[in-house]
Amino acid sequence: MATLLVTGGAGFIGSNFVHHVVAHTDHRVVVLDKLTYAGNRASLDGLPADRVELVVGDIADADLVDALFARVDAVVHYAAESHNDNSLHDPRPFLDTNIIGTYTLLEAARRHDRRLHHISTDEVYGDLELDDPRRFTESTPYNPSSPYSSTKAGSDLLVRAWVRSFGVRATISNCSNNYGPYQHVEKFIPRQITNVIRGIRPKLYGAGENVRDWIHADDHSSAVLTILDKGEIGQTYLIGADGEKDNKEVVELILSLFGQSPDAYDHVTDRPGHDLRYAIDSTKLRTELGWTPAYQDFETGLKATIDWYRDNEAWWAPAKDGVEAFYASKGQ
Ligand code: NAD
Ligand code: TDX
Repeated sequence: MATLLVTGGAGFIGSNFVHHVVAHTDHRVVVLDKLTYAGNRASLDGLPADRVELVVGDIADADLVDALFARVDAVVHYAAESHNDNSLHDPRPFLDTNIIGTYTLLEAARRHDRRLHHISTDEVYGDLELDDPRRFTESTPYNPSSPYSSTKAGSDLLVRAWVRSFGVRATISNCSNNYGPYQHVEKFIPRQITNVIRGIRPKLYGAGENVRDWIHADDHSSAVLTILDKGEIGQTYLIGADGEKDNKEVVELILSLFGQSPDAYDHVTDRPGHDLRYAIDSTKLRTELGWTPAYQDFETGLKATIDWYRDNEAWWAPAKDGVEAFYASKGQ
């Protein structure tokens, strides 16, 4: 039994991880989350109070971080500004949280000699052509495109430097696109599901040919626990579930699962600098650490996700109108 500090544990993937830890281990969890627009206390509802504690605060607050590191055994760092579209509109919070926030945690890990796992993204590798036979591996050169992905790339490099220069006991994982419950309605899949529930037509950027490599958030959580348990200090592990789909296919599948015509969507203004394709080769994680994803079939995971949004309108409804107004102002 250990106590884990989970930064960003009230966000999408962080809260899925906290639920996973409570269900599959006997660890205690302290969540440190600033509750930005993307954080939601309700994502932790129903979890036992003797296992999960929420501390509302900023990962860039060195005094607070210091006090929390003193009372935990290990740290899993999810907190970030995470949305590419927002980073094109206002990059500053991405630098504050993704760079300065990660630096603050690394300095605390160094002072307190705590094990740290840093959560990152496949977007640090840039994008691939649609017909490129290669997928990203741990040795693919960094080539980020957006303010979001460049700050995530910067945070990864800080972690590597703190391991090498100061002996911080850290690992890194770079995961592909997640879907599942508790994802903010600004993101692609929940936006389209909640559009259909509200009677709004789904919105596809550009031609919809861009490919994302989908993994269920619960599989991301099991991979992170595996790395915490068996990962080698200083190593990077890519997490993916062989789930490549283009955006058009995903929108058509969502519409079909709602019993609607698969072409009942609109093409809208494309994202500037829109990455074409991400694809992960997770052989290292699978062969060296023995991890396999539980959701092998995207349609099954997507159906369960649609059911969750149907059953939890009170969770997402407060953010929906504001998000749609923001997108409408950009022709999206
Ligand atoms: P999210 O935006 O849903 O959640 C981020 C959480 O961090 C929120 O709860 C927010 O309140 C909190 N936060 C933001 N700034 C903070 C600060 N300064 N101090 C404390 N808390 C703060 O993001 P997500 O999609 O759950 O992503 C979580 C992590 O996983 C990020 O590091 C992201 O880069 C990475 N990632 C995401 C995906 C994906 O598909 N969403 C894929 C790969 C990696
Ligand atoms: O309304 C939309 N229509 C649309 O076609 C939205 C919101 C998105 N898209 C497209 C853009 C992307 O090609 O769908 C794809 C997925 O978009 P997002 O959900 O914004 O995700 P993406 O930009 O791929 O980044 C996500 O995966 C990697 C996460 O937001 C990042 O945090 C993570 O690092």
